[in-house]
Amino acid sequence: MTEEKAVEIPAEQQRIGTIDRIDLAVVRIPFVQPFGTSVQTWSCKEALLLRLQSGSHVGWGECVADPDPYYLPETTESARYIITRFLLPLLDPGLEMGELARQFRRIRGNQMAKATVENALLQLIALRSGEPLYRILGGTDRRIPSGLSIGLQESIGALLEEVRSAVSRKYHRIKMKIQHGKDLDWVRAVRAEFPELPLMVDANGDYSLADAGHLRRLDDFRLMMIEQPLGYADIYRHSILQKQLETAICLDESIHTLEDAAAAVDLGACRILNIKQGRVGGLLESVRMAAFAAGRKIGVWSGGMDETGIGRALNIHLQAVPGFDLPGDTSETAHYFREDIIDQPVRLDPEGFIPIPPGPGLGVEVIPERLMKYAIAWHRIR
Ligand code: OSB
Ligand code: MG
Repeated sequence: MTEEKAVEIPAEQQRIGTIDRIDLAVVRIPFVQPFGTSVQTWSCKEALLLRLQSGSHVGWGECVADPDPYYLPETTESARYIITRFLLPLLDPGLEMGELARQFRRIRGNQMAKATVENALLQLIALRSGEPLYRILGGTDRRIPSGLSIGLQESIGALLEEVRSAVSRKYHRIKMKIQHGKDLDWVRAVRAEFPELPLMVDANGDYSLADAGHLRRLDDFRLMMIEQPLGYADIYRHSILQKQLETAICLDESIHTLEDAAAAVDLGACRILNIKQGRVGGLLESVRMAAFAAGRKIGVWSGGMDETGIGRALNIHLQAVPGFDLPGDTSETAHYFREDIIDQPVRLDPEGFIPIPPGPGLGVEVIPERLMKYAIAWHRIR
């Protein structure tokens, strides 16, 4: 296994430092429209938020787990348990981030819970040194290309309306969800109207190897990639399927660690990786995974979990890091929410790019009244 170079945070800034106050909240914010995948349709965003205060600095984590285990096994409640019972007790002020990561490895899996804690700590480190978060990750100031993930629609007509609207807003690529019965004809209709649109599909594991012949017919549509066609934990069968497709496979649900990514790449199970910082245990593992992928000529982009403004900002900072060359699933806030808990909401510039929120740390401010309005639970832990 390749040992990728760790993110280089200057030694004197590596320490976690004293955490004076710790809060956990759960927010529930309605979606503008329900978001459907082959597995589940969600009508609101429920997210566990972690607030770490150190002196005058505040770092936020947003756990990407849903209240249900329909995307991956972790849930809001399982993450809350792991965070409070196993992760927060490890936060010793003298500990350096690298040592914390080693201690986190002893706690198996639970990557979404780990990411929540690590991401909040990284903001504190950034804030103490007065740097934007992306600089701590080794990123450079650049405009981030945008991408939209269009959920399953009722009809092909409704899908075409969604695509037209996204194209008019200058999104750099469009992903459409597919499932059995909503695939070939639906992609064909989009291609007929938009022959040159950078387009991809995401099946969230709806197919099996027996569908290989069916999936091969997608090769006609010059898709950028097909995301997670087979089972969520099935790297091996993706390696068989990839040999039968011209279209690149991109893995999402199957990849939780750098070891998973290396296994998938060595087996030829994918040519592209969707890196969701929450799914792989945080920003630091994401940066390592992107470096590994670059060395193996594997395309990389940042996925999304329809996050609130906190998680959205985290994903944006990550994409300032070298290697995130393909447009990710980072869309405008307004596509999902009428109102968010942070300022400023994500907006595309006239060329469809996303500016990195300015200033030290995350660069977005949580609005206390909004947090109160959407919070369904709040626990002060320290
Ligand atoms: O498969 O990428 C996915 C949302 C929730 C769960 C799984 C997925 C998604 C998305 C939305 O596709 C991406 C986004 O806009 O944040
Ligand atoms: Mg996906």
